[in-house]
Amino acid sequence: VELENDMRKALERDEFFLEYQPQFSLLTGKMVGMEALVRWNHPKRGLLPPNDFIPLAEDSGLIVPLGEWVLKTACEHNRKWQLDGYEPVCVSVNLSMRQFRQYNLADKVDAILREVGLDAKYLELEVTESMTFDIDTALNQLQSLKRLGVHISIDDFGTGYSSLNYLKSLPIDRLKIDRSFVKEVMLDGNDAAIVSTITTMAHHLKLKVTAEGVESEEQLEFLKGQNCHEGQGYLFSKPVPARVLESQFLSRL
Ligand code: G
Ligand code: G
Ligand code: MN
Ligand code: NA
Repeated sequence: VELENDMRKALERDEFFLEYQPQFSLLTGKMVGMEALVRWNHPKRGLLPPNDFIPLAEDSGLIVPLGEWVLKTACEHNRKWQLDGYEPVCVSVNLSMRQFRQYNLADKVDAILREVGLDAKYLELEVTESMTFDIDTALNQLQSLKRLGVHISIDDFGTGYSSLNYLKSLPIDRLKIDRSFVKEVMLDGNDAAIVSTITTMAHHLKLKVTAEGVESEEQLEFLKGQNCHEGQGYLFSKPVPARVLESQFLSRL
């Protein structure tokens, strides 16, 4: 309850900030995008990771204003980098269940893109399998978002309970293989089989595929061998503050 009250004030007091984790093409090695990840600089408790407050924000409904702040801030950063002469890349933003259920989500995203002046193709929204459980509602929502021109990815793919039916019905662009499968890919034949199968399926369905949680050269080689398109993980970089992304990862046009 205390943390919940703190969170209400935190938005006004500018205590949240974003880090970015760069994403790389496994074919060219080039940085092709980044995922925005929220952090809370709590005045008393110090730096809090999202797992400490996102569930709480989800329960209290504060995730809606917080999620909008994340979306707007990530779009503003990305637009600023383009204006500063960096090569344009796509920024991915995580959506929570509550946000995804909002009937006017697409309007809100559209308003933010217009206000910030960011072309929709430079924004990707991440949803999880569990959000697509009600397939008719998900179809409506995703179609409205796709009409704006944003990209859609399925985060933590393979860990949710969902039917493969949604993969052929929903307008999605990318699967992000959950890092729990990538973690043991060199040790556990079952994990290797799962990663290989998800990648192959993505190719057949003409979806992009990103491996999450890539930590070693061996994992990277395995993923390249599977023709996995993109990777994200500590091998490349942990999530970093905006100024570090700018100075170390973005390239000048
Ligand atoms: O950054 P870190 O690895 O600690 O993130 C932990 C979890 O928090 C991840 O599952 C991530 O998807 C989630 N998360 C991070 N930032 C956001 C955000 O802005 N919105 C939502 N809904 N979840 C986020
Ligand atoms: O659920 P989601 O994919 O949004 O989670 C992203 C989270 O994964 C971030 O909090 C980030 O810190 C974490 N993460 C990113 N790369 C790695 C990695 O290589 N290893 C581990 N253990 N965690 C990672
Ligand atoms: Mn994610
Ligand atoms: Na994940």
